[in-house]
Amino acid sequence: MAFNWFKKLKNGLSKSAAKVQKSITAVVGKKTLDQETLNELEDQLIMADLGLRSASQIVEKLKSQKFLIEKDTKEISESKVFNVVANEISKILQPCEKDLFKKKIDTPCVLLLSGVNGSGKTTTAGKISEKLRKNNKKVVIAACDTFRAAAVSQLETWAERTGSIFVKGDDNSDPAAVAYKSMELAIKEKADYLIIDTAGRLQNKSDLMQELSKTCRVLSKLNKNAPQEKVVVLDGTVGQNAHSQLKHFDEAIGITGIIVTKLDGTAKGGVIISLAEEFKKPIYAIGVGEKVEDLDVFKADEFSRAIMGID
Ligand SMILES: Nc1nc2c(ncn2[C@@H]2O[C@H](COP(=O)(O)OP(=O)(O)OP(=O)(O)O)[C@@H](O)[C@H]2O)c(=O)[nH]1
Ligand SMILES: [Mg+2]
Repeated sequence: MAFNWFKKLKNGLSKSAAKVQKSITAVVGKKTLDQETLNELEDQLIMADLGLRSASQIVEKLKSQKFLIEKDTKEISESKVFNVVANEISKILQPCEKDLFKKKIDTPCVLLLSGVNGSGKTTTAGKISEKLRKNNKKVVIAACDTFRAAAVSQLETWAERTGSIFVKGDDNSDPAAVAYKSMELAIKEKADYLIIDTAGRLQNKSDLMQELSKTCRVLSKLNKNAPQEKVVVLDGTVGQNAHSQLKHFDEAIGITGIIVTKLDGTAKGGVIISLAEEFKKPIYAIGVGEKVEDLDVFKADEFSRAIMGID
């Protein structure tokens, strides 16, 4: 299972890996790394979405270059550079490795999923509830997207598939009221988890952001810690715009962790590294496809190897 997941992740990130590898091939085959080459490498890594500090940390590591030289050819070895870079990336990502499914103190643990339109919130809600069901957890799912009927039925299908209790409100009803109702039910049902799916909203729409913080406030009336997890779901294909999304959702509700979806097929997967470097938020999970099994917890080492295209 773990092996299959790594294979899937590596396949999904192959375009991102090609981009990072390309930045490195420029330095391979040389006998020494001069400053010009190192500067070029740094620029390329930044262009591969890794972020300024990560890129300079990696290049700094490569400066002491003796250990990169292959004994027989006396040239800088590609596989050695790939390994060193993967190690550095892993170090940057390590602090963000947090298991979303670890034991929770509160019952129900309320997990609110936020994000811009189409980032993958509803699909992620379904995938998470499936994982929880497999661990014999009782789950309530709430459709707090009350604007689109299709959104409600999409989530209802996931709830049916995963044997979760489903809560919805009337069309165009107040999302905060639906959230409150779902939490009352989750408490009554002694559910382990309450997953709240919210409507997509652009991060610069302040009225919609206020509505989201109202939902959080209302939930905290039933338990001051709720929602215990305020997650922003980010689409991995958008690249640097993910920074602005995380920043604004964090300002509005105080994000406790992120989930990055659609890492399959994107060339911009490196954005996870720059997000980690800039925000240092836990990365709870990553998505690499539309199917229920295409989500798993984030492992720094696994991701670093996959984005370098090495095993
Ligand atoms: N390839 C790929 N597609 C994904 C992934 N996650 C979600 N999707 C697809 O992205 C599209 C949007 O997903 P939704 O879950 O509906 O997104 P949402 O954030 O709930 O959208 P709104 O409610 O409209 O804001 C769907 O077609 C999903 O199947 C992923 O990890 N990989
Ligand atoms: Mg949705």
